[in-house]
Amino acid sequence: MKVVALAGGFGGARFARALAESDAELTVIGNVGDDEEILGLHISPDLDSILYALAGIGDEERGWGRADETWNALDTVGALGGDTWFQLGDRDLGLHLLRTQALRKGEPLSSITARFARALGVDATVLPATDDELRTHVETPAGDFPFQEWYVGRRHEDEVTGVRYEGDAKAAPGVVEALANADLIAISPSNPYLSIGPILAVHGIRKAIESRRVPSVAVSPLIGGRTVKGPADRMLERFAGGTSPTHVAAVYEGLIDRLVIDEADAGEGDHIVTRTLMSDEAARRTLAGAVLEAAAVPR
Ligand code: FO1
Repeated sequence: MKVVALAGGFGGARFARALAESDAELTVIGNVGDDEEILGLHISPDLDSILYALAGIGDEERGWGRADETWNALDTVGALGGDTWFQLGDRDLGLHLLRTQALRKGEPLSSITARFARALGVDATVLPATDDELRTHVETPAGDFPFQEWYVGRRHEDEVTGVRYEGDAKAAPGVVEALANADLIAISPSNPYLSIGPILAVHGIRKAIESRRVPSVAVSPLIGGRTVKGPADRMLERFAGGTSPTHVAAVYEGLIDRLVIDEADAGEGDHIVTRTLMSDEAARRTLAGAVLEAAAVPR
């Protein structure tokens, strides 16, 4: 079964891994709204978290960067008076150096990502939502911030009063085609506004999902009305009016046929109920199974 997953953030990478471990033929469309230039290097945190998770080399506890990381380069940056607010590990840096070099030579992000996936032994197809510049900006009472400045620099403590996606981005090669040829579309348990929103803001992607002929399912990022990590619960409260499955489903109106929710949120509504916390391989298998079941749900 051809499954196309929209993924961003911590939940997106774990979810991609869960689907990759199933027998689905997987394409992951990754968020690039979080991309940032740090120390002269182009960083694509969500694409990297997806690649690292699929290659089994990511730091599972931290949720970003490489396992067994060391920080010698960053220590040097700090010792020489440079900015260290955004932590780049030594192993991780190698990838950023190569990607930045390739981008400067004019290679599109999608092509670079495909090369890295192959080199890391990743079987799934990993596509950035766009090769164009698309950046998420967060509006808060303390001002407007580029995503990473708010998320990492200010520890995502400021209340989010608005989210903007800047850039006139068209879908990367293969993205709309993958959605058109999918047997199932799956939206990760990621922040709907910060991780999935930027993907849907890319020209052609929302329309491709709205006009689908196959089932589409989202996994709620909430467990017992709270997020595992990050501010999705606070943002759903503010922008959707609550944190129930009904509120989550409403955010994806027209884009999904079913919502997968955690047992802790079971109650009203025609949702698929399972354990959604991807704490280990067995848990990932359970969630992937529940998502693939949605393929049988009539549209
Ligand atoms: N997140 C942090 O909270 N602090 C960091 O210093 C940090 C560095 C970092 C480096 C590379 C990378 O791929 C991701 C990194 N992240 C860091 C995570 C990242 O900024 C966010 O988790 C995602 O953008 C959220 O989707």
